[in-house]
Amino acid sequence: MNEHDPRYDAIIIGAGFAGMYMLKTLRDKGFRAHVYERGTDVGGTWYWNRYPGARCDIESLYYCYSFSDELQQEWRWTERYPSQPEILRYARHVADRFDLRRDISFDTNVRAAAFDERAGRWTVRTDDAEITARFLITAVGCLSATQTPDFPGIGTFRGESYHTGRWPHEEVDFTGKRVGVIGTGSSAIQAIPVIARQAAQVTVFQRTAQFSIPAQNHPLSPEEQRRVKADYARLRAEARMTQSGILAERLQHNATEVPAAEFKAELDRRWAIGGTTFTATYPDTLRDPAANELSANYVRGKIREIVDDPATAELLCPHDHPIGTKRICVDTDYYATYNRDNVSLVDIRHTPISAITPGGLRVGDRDFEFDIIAFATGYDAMTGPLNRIDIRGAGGLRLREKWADGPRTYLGLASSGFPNLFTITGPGSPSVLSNMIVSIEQHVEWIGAHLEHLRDNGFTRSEAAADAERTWGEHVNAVAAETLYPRAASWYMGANVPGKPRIFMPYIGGVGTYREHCREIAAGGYRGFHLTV
Ligand code: N01
Repeated sequence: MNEHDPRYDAIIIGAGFAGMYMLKTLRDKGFRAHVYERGTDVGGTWYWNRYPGARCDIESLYYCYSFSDELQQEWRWTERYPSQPEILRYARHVADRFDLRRDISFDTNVRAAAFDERAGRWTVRTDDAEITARFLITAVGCLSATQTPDFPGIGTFRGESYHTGRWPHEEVDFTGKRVGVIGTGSSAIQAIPVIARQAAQVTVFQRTAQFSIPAQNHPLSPEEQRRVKADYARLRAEARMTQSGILAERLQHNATEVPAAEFKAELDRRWAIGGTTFTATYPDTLRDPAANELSANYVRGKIREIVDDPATAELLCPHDHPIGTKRICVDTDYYATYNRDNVSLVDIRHTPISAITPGGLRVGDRDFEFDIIAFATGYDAMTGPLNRIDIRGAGGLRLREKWADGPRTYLGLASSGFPNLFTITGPGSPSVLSNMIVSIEQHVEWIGAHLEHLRDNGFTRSEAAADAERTWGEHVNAVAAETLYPRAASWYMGANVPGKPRIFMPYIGGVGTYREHCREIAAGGYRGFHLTV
């Protein structure tokens, strides 16, 4: 393709929920946009994460777009929490309904992107083509760069092995199989109970015990759907202004101020409701170590109640991080699964996995034999998906070099030195701390309006100013420091990837506060951006 291909105003990388809505938004505004997607279909996270038990832990009725009232009224969810196949069906429906596929190239990996200062355009290189556009918008997700530890002998295993984030499209049959699961994060906690029901034997390798809250999933009744749909506009508007984009009953008083019996009664009630909002019950849970310990202790008590074998229960009790500071997990029967005869837990905190072997894996001097190994070992989160593309800005500046000591962005939307590049749910935005769909819609609409502003005012170039970026970065760090989050060795902190700088990457100031800040910046003529003709 010609280097000055005039066909596109914008190139979007990724056809998940962010990329699809970005395409629709730009198209509606009269821009010529095109999406490159490495999968063979839309869906992003929900295209790749096909592991058994994969399910979203944001409620269905809110884990969907709000931009079209017809769409949100007509689509029928079947359960409180949507399963992966149902979310993928929804994504495909959206692609068909808005005729998005004609502007998406599937099976296409974006390898590199470079800003051509003279032309004021981005040149994007895929496996077999070069395309240019004035604007480049990344919709690559925050948890899409899978992370498989570099265990010695990793390629030698003779059985089947899969990462949860790259699960095969065909069903994996565990019947009669010996299965090893490495990791105990959200993915593993969902997959283990389902695999255990089918496999002959499941061995779980746990480095860090995790706090998990029951999903209390159930089929959605027609009344429940009707009630929410009748009030959608108000509920959505309210959710957009909350801390996390999720409606939750939040108490105004602190956990440390209530009598023990009242605290327990409240958490019993929240446990019965289930879901991620458990830690949002009291305002001090994620700020005050004493308050946090009350909730952590409550969950440890539940683990001891559920798990029959005391030694296994103790091993499953987290002690090394405040509850909620590693992403809280939501499960169906996770802890109870350890009461099954065919499930065992191996502690690898002090004696790590030393090798993958042809027959299985080795921990210290113990060899384990498996037919299947499931790597539930997570992601190079937030920066990984961007850094794995060779992105070069003005003067050849490489994004991954600029971010060598941690990501630097203005609002998580743009980075100085990278004109006309916009990052949907980038580091420095609420993203992973929120209902992603709420954050995606806000970013997409903000970027759409920004591009319209540039076009209407004759600007061809928008670049975050270095000082605005610095001030924003300081603010992101300052609000994180007021919480307990930086105390955990979490993927939010980059701690799960060897050598990755430890910095709290998302913005924890709140979805509502952030939205208002972005709105004010736009209303003030895009303060902090250099706009040039
Ligand atoms: O990944 P994780 P995930 N040796 O990073 C372990 C979202 N999500 O795919 O904690 C041994 O949480 C690692 O141990 P440690 C959600 O935001 C949502 O489960 O680093 N073990 C950990 O136990 C979630 O947080 C949903 O000590 C190693 C596990 O592997 C995010 O995705 C469902 C290891 C990785 O856990 C990621 O979740 C699923 C090593 N070398 C995912 N390296 C829902 O909506 C890593 N581990 C419900």
